[in-house]
Amino acid sequence: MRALSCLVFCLFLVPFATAQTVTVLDATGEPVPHAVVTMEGEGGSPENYGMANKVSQEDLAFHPYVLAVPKGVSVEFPNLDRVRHHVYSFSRGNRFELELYGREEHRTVTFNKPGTVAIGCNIHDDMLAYIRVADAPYGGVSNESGTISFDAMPENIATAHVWYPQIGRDEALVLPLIADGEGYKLSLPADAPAPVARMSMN
Ligand SMILES: [Cu+2]
Repeated sequence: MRALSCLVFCLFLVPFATAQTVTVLDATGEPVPHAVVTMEGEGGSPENYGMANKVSQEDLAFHPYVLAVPKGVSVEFPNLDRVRHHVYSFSRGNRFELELYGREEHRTVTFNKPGTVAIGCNIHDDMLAYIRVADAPYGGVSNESGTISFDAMPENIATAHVWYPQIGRDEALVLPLIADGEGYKLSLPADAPAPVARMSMN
């Protein structure tokens, strides 16, 4: 009986269970980590892109290096270090400054303007991270394998927007989603800026 109900349940789920992976590859087929993929369509989540809306400071670095959020949401900046940080951004439309704050002190910033927010620390020059604020219902950031898992994909989607730090602040690539095995891939064109795994501000 349990097997039967599972069968029925699973069959019922199939048309709706459209969880998919999208993998970003560079022009030579190597995975691109820290790439933001956003997609248009119905559905999606207005609260987050499947990751915590949080950029922590730990071991004198921001984590994650690249975060994507839907516009209008608040991002937490917990300091997990013993030293104080002074987190700021001069990025147009999303400027902010969190003056020196110490361990376990939390601060929150709301990002209303779509675009890229480059974040630094006034005390530690090599601390650098990016928040990509997007006006799209679907989004995510690729892992070390270049892959993002989406709980659901928009219907009849053919293209996605791709951004990574070397693209430049206000740009994004529009690339075709190519079916690849169980999921999709997005391949950077040969003339796209070369992605760099993680870049220091210096
Ligand atoms: Cu700092």
